[in-house]
Amino acid sequence: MDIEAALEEIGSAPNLERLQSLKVQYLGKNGRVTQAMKTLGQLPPEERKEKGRVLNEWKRALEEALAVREAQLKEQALQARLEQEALDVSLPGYAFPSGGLHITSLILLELVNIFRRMGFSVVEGPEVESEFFNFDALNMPEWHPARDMQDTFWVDFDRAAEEAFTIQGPFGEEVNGLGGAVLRTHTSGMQIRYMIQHTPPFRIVVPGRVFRYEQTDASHEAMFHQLEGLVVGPSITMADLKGAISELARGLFGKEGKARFQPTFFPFVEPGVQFAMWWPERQKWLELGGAGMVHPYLFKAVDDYRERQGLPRAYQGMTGWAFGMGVERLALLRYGIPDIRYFYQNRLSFLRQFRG
Ligand code: FA5
Repeated sequence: MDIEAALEEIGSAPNLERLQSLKVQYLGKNGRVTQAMKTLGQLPPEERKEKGRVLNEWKRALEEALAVREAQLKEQALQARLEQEALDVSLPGYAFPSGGLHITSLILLELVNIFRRMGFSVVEGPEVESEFFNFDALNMPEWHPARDMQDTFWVDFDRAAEEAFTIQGPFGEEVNGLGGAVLRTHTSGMQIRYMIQHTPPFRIVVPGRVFRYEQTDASHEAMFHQLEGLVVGPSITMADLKGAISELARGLFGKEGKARFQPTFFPFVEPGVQFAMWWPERQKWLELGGAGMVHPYLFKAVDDYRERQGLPRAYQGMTGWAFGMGVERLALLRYGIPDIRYFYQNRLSFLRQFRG
């Protein structure tokens, strides 16, 4: 056996598999060195000693060469893997875009939280509304000029009906018979829905999206949001309304915040007011919405509806107040945004400024 050639072969084994087969070839159970050692006993004693020494030396040399080569090959494999999996931790990472709340949602949350602190519950209503809840029950019959104040998107009811579309009343009952369908022009319809379903006393606010067939400009959108408030009980007065709106002003604008009320007309309140809030930072009044004492007509319409549903009348002798305010208008004034149309153009450079 040529030991030099064997050592050379081991020293240049290209990979671990080949190295393993060389190990078997020389030192395995049937390997050449092992076999040669087995034949030692047949030799004459003086030859045996010398041959034994040589074979042992070979074995040791082979084992050492195998170990060295194995270490080399493993080191090479490790280096190759490290290179392949190299990770430069100093490279800038990928920033995942994170979402945020829209400015309208932020303001609505702020408003709603102020009212929650005053013990109000939050309820929501349908955006496609029956003419009855949006207008008639609010003391705005078809001929009433006040309807022109809120230009309306009408839903093609016949077609909607063909597609099995129904508007449901407060108890899930179908109310298709109660006039046409509209995209609600204000959140005030929820006053009626809520009163029909509940007995006083209660305090609610209703955040929601409303729609008007409007020529848009810097302060008018065709889709915007309102926050409605309604409080009904046995002895609710205009002073409570002033107190709550003033508290809202302080919640929004701090200790110096205050509210101002001026008489105006809405068919569903009597007396009616419009209210503005004092903005201490800019030293000016911001017109925000309408309010007033719930018109007795509404209580009657609600009780009539309840009676038709087999429920007891619940609103005789009650009083209440309501308000409705524009959410985008508040944001416009508070942040000095020049145009309401920015809100829903989805331009990120605008929206990101208000991310909550
Ligand atoms: C109403 O909608 C009444 N329902 C408010 C109300 C409720 C009065 C309860 C009394 C009792 P008005 O049409 O004025 O009222 O709208 C209320 C507010 O919505 C306005 O003050 C304004 O802030 C906002 N608003 C009205 N039209 C638009 C529009 N096109 N774009 C943006 N905001 C609007």
